[in-house]
Amino acid sequence: MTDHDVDPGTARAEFVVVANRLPVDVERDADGTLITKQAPGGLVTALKPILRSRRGAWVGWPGAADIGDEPIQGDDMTLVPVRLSEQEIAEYYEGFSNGSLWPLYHDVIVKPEYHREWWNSYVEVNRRFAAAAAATAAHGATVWVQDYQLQLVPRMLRMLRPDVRIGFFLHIPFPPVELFMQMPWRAEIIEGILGADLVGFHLPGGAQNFLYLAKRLAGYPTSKGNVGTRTKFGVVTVGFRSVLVGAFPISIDSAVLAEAARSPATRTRAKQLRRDLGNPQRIMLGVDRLDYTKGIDVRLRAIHELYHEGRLDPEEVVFVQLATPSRERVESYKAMRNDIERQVGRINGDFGRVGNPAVHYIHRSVPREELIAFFAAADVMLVTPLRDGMNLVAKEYLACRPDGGGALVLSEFTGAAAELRQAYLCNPHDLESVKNAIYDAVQQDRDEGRRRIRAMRRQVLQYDVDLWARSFLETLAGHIDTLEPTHSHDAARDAATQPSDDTVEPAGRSAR
Ligand code: GDG
Repeated sequence: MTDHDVDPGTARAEFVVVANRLPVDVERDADGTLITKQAPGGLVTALKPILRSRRGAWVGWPGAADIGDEPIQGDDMTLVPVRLSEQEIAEYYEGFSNGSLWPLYHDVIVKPEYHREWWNSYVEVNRRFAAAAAATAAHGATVWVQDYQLQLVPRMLRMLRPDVRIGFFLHIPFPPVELFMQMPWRAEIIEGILGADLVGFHLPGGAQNFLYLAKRLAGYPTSKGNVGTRTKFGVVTVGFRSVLVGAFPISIDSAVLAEAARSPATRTRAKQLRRDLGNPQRIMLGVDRLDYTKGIDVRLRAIHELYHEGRLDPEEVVFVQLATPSRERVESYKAMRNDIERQVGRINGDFGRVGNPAVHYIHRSVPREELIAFFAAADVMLVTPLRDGMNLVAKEYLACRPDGGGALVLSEFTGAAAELRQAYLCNPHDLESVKNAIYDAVQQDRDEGRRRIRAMRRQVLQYDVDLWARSFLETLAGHIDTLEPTHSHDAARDAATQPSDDTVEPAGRSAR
């Protein structure tokens, strides 16, 4: 037996999540003992009940160099740390994942760099993740691989463990063919993902881009398929296997957030925040990882011009930007941070008063409860990415407005814009469009605002992250038994010629 073979008698985890990061931070304390610190995220919250009930395991990097190897038994799941060296963090994570794939998949807002040593490290680390998953999964287990850092894992894992059922979900946009073709290792990536039984994207557009490449680049036949009677999918025929391709728009833990936002502690803190900001008539808020995709610079430019033109009065309307530090060793992120901080300084230099800045900028991660209080206090939420797979912040803001107040300015280039049509939508590449959306949201009539927020809240509260996870996993479980391909149709050709065709509908609800 090789070390990846699993004796079915000593069954291990029946459900395995494989993600770049573990859902905890693992650190070494002073005497060298490993300690874990909970780092709660939407994904782990949604998957915890399934992990607990199905003897689950989570394979991921602990977040620091040279830590890991031995599984750690947690209350809800087994944590399987994957060890990365400093060099691998630089090449696989900061290099190929965040210097090549991230900008390429986000419309090349920043020029992607391609280096063979980064790619080699990406292959090596993906192999290590696949081996860890293979050694963790019980016979016939379900393995759910997450995101762009691990696109080679599905195929590698299938070679090691043909008995397991493999799902893959991409959390960021999947780019159009013209951009994807830049990638020197494009065929390897498509083949890597096609090792899965089910491939999920946030939007039908990403699924169609992928189907087109599976056919044109990798040469596999594609067709339409149904799972049960519910939803239409794209199907790629890879040898004797069928790979299902569909859209599963992610969501948030809506009920828990709504509950927290209703609490007296949150309401008191929200009032306090307003007082601390000098009791302005309107608070505008931005909450983002400090990332060039998020369009923080775009909203700052729009606000500067609105103040300058006198359409907004800095005495009455203030802006708070919470910017969580992110990927600080990557060059393009350093440059962007300098640029944003210069813009903040310029706006305050032009329009602030002593004790009353127009823009409040916090470059730190704030505790969850504090974030909820900011959402509850904000009259206008600014979400203006140049490109974003979904954007959970937009949905979180809505969940935190049980009072029906507030307004959402939302970029058309986010996945969330496909669902949240009552937002003040804008094109982040068109500064006038952003300025008008902000202006309209600030000026909105109270009843009109409530109507919009109510409609969007309904969407966010109904379709939460639990439903998202269940709809993906049920499709994955049902796929092999109930897939009915309709081979008469060429899904990839449809995708190329009819971008709005519903070949690939969002799962779990009607197509729009
Ligand atoms: C990727 C895709 C997709 C932010 N600042 C603080 C804080 N946050 C939390 C937010 C939200 C999360 O971080 C950010 O999620 P987003 O979806 O907005 O963006 P990405 O990090 O880029 O996520 C994205 C997502 O994956 C899921 O598929 O939607 O498109 O890019 O939950 O609340 N949390 C706390 N303090 C902060 O200061 N506690």
